[in-house]
Amino acid sequence: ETYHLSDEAPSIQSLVEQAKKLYDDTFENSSDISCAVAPGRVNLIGEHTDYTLGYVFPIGIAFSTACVGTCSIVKENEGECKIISVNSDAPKTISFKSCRDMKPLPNDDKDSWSNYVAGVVYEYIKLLPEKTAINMEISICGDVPLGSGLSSSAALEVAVATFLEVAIKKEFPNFDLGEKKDKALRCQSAENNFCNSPCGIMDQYVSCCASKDNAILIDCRSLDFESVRMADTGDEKPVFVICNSNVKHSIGGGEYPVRVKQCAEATKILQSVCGDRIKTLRDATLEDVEQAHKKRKDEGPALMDDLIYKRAKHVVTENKRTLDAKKALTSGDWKSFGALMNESHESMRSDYEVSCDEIDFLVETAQKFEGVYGSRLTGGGFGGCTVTLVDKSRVKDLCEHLKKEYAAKYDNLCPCFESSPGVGAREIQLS
Ligand code: GAF
Repeated sequence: ETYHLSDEAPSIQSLVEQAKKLYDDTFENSSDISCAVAPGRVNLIGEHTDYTLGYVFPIGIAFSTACVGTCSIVKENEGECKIISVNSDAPKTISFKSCRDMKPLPNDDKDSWSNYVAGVVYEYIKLLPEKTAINMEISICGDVPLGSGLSSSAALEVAVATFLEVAIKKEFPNFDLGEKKDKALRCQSAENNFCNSPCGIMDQYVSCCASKDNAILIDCRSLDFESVRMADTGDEKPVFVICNSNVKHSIGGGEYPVRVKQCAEATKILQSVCGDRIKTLRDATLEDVEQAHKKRKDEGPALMDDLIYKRAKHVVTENKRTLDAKKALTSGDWKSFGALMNESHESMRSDYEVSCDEIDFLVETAQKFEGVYGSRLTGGGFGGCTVTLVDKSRVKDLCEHLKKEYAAKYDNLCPCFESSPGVGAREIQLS
């Protein structure tokens, strides 16, 4: 399918036009310009389950990142990449050499976005024949709110990867770049290796594979996905509303890597109790977890302590909720879907401990509002956004209510917007 700029939503058109203008204002070359865009995401349910190879159920959103510029594959050991971005506080050009032994760029906080680009460039250099490198001049514009749990980093990585794939295909038409999921894996490696973030595959995967009007149920082990359309229950059909707490989160530092380690520890314990049918937490049942928590070695302490037990319990129950949620969405059972969202939030709050006061407040305020089926924290946590399933006729009132209550309690804004599932990354023809 070919996407033309004129077919895109006005927000994408203006993002691309902004990126194109920034490109023209910064760089000289004006021929052979390509463009790629990639969306952020909101996860409906299935949180902190991807890095133990379980299930996640996200949608692509209308907020995206656009990458515009020129790129050539050169038969040399080293190439040069120049990037200008308006995602950073002030537009700034960063340049780096592209080569086979590229390392993460030394940069300060404000430039941290550049390693998402450098990491992706490195993944593609590794794929190319020996003694080839990448030369590129690109501009980047995005409107995914940064650090809001809507995957601004994955949108950036996938936009750059999609842009590079266009260039590689031009130069080597028969080059096998694999499937979209391979692109997602490359972007995940970029984030793991260049950005110090041990994230799972969800964000990059959905940014690559999102499908219009569908949520996608991703099996993070097989890396297959299923497009799931919300049942059509006519005018009564509810919608998803995203609400941004404006509390910034970062998954590179802090608690996220701690959760990854705790899950690995839980897996080891479960393997010692249940044997090698447990490859990851995905394979454990709640009974397995309860058994490991009770089991003692010669009347010593429990093999699985209370903290690891809570973490494992969240992941195991969340995988089940995610599969149940898929059924509820397909059959139009909004009550059950909402109840699963509420349970998911409670599990993240009390067992996985990745929420915060502001998010709990927004979730509880939404849950009490007439017309709402369910509400929960979405994404990595420690701030970011909530997602709420609400009757379409109640969206405006809900948003006003959340904003008013949030301002009164925290003296802060919480932007709210309705979000229907949008398409994944694509090349856009500029003319
Ligand atoms: C972040 C990570 F990047 C994802 O891989 C996922 O683990 C998510 O947090 C939690 O579900 O967005």
